[in-house]
Amino acid sequence: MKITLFALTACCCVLVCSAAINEVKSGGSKSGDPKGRFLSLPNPNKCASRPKKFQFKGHNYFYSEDVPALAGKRVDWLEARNLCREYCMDAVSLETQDENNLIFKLIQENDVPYIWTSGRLCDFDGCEGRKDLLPKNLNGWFWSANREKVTPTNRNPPGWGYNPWSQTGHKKIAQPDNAEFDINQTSESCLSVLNNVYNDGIAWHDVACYHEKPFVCEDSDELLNYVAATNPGLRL
Ligand SMILES: [Ca+2]
Repeated sequence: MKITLFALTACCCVLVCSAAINEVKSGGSKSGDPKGRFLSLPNPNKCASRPKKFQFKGHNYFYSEDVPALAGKRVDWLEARNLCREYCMDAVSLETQDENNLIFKLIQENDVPYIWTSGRLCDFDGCEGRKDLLPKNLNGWFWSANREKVTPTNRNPPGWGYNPWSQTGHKKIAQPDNAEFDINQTSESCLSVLNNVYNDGIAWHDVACYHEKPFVCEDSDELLNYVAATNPGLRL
C-alpha cells in the first residue's frame, strides 16, 4: 500500500517507511537535530487505542499532560512529533482561527506554560533555492504534519481577526525573531505556543527545537489512512 508524503519542496509518492525516513533525513541532519533521529512510524495498537480527549472537525486531540503515559514528559520538538506519531497523530497544526482559538482556550483553562506544535521553519536541505520561501522569517514557515504553508508571519492569516504571532519577545520585536541565534547560533526553527512568557498573552513564537516542552497531538489523516489500509479490520 502506498500513501503520499510530500517533502515541502518535492512531491514524492513512496512507501511510508522510506518516505518518513527520507523526510527526516532531508529535514533532520541539518535542521537542528544533531542526534540524526528519524520520524517514528505509527503503532497500530496504539493508534486504535489513542487518547481522544477532545474533537474538532473530525480530528481527535489530546494534551500530553492529560495522558498518564505522557504526563510529566517534556520533550524536544522532534520527540513530541514522534510520540504523537506512534498514535497515528502528529503535533498539532493550527491552520484555522477556530482551531487556534480551541488550543489557546485549552492553554488558558489549564494554565499550560507552553506547547509544541508541528510548525517548522523550512531551513533544511531541500528548502534552499525556493524563492517563494524568502524571506524565511516571513514566508518560510509550514506545518510539518501536513506540509501546509503558514501565512506570511507579518499578516493576519486569511479569515482571521488577529495575527497569532506574538508582537514581542526576547528582543522586544515581533515574532519570529530568531532571538536565540544571536545568543548561541542556534536557529529558532520550531513553532511553540507560549503562555504569557513575555507578558504577551498566549501567542506563537519561534523557538529553538531542542527545548523540552509538553505538546498537543492531533489525528494525522495520513498515518490513520496508512494504518487502516495495512491493518484490515482494525478499528481506529
Ligand atoms: Ca522567538
